[in-house]
Amino acid sequence: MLDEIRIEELCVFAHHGVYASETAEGQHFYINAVLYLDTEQAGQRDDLSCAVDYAAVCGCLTDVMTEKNYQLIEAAAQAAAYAVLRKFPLVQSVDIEVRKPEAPIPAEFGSVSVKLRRGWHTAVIALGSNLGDRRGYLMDAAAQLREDAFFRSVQLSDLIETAPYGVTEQPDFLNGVLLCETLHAPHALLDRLQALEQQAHRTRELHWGPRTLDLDLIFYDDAVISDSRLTVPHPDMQNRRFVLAPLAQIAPYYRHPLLGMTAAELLARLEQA
Ligand code: A4P
Ligand code: MG
Repeated sequence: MLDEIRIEELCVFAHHGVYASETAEGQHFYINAVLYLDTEQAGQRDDLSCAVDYAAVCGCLTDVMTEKNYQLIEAAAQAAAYAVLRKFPLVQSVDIEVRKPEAPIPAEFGSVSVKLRRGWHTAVIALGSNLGDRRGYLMDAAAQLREDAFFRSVQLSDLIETAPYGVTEQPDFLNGVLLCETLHAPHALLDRLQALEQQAHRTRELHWGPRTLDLDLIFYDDAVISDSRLTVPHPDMQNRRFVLAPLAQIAPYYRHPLLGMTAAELLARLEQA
């Protein structure tokens, strides 16, 4: 359970809206923010340097709301949430509500608002390559995520040479696992990973066949997802030494949300089999 810092009814005069009159004249917006974080250190030390400065958060929210005109309060609220999460690393997640009580609605109403929650999520991504400059493709994918503002704490395991699994008539793989925090929701993260694969000129001719870069989402927090695009945890990870060995190196404690075993336990089980 995380602690909360609340900012209520921060008033900002800004120019968001779909109508030209809204952009020209501007109106008042009111922001409610709930920051979710651990305040124990701040409580122990009574020191602003280990706390989140709520005056600075108000400044950050005001800047986002005034630096750019958004058509939608959804967009303004999301930009505000991401800005707070990037600028104040202690904040794990944030609720942002943007109210627009002067919205041009031809009716009597109290207010109209949007409220959303965004946060940092832990993701485990398996990387594989068995064509061309294998190390270069894997290192480049990790480097791109390190430079991406939607990712932080990117940690790459050692890269290991592995014999092909599944279709065995293909070159050996270089494999690794990357642990990170991301602001992306699961499907947006998959989009980002697929864009990296495309950039590495990957073609998908053969299922389980050779590839310059393969990025599979193994875990996303302790989420369980299965739909037409995404299955998380990756359904075959527990049978793949080339995933479990590097995962056990960087996150031995990570617990599979369905199998109830840690990465280290899954690896030990596979090696005994
Ligand atoms: N998809 C669903 N769930 C996920 C997920 N958790 N992560 C969907 C990523 N993608 C997911 O994947 C096909 C579709 O799976 C995607 O469009 C996505 O919507 P793909 O990467 O295009 O196809 P693929 O890689 O040919 O098939 P697949 O089943 O992903 O193969 P794998 O599981 O990636 O296995 N041997 C060694 N030693 N090392 C390897 O790295 N890799 C493979 C490929 C086979 N043998 C290997 C290795
Ligand atoms: Mg794949």
